[in-house]
Amino acid sequence: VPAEVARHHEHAAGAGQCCSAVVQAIEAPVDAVWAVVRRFDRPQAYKNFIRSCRLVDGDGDGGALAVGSVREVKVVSGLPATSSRERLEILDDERRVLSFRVVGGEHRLSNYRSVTTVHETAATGGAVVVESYVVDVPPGNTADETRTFVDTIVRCNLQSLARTAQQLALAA
Ligand code: A8S
Repeated sequence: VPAEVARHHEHAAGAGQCCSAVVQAIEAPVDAVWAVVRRFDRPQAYKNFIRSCRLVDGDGDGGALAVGSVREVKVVSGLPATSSRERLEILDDERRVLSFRVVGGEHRLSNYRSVTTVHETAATGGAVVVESYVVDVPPGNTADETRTFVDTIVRCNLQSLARTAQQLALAA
């Protein structure tokens, strides 16, 4: 992994915050995986906990996939959340880096920020996805509880991403 990409995963967790990372191998070409990940406007294509997504006004003028774009996602029922407002922070098609930050919504993950990078595995022609995050530990919870909760969501998302990218690659 190039140093300038690895650097994106170094989160400075302050007091009352926690951070972690999840790694997922995917048996699909790196381009198929990135094609799904880069769609900041369509997270529901693979994130099963998201019911709907709509873009709200961002400060970018380059359309939906420009840094500064803001999306509002509605969450499926059964979670301690109903919605989240998220701002696109990094979209680098060359290095395959996407990052967003939570800027509002009704949930317990204040100041959530994640970075997702997609890498080619030279040996098998597949891909590896690394997703790291930093978040405030909610009042009444421990850092361990928070990491367990968020790691579970991220792991589900990346397993679903694997299935989605594999189907995309087969259909191509
Ligand atoms: C992502 C990652 C996460 C999303 C979390 C962790 C969330 O959308 C869900 C439940 C919550 O309690 C918080 O990449 C929030 O989407 C599924 C609404 C932010």
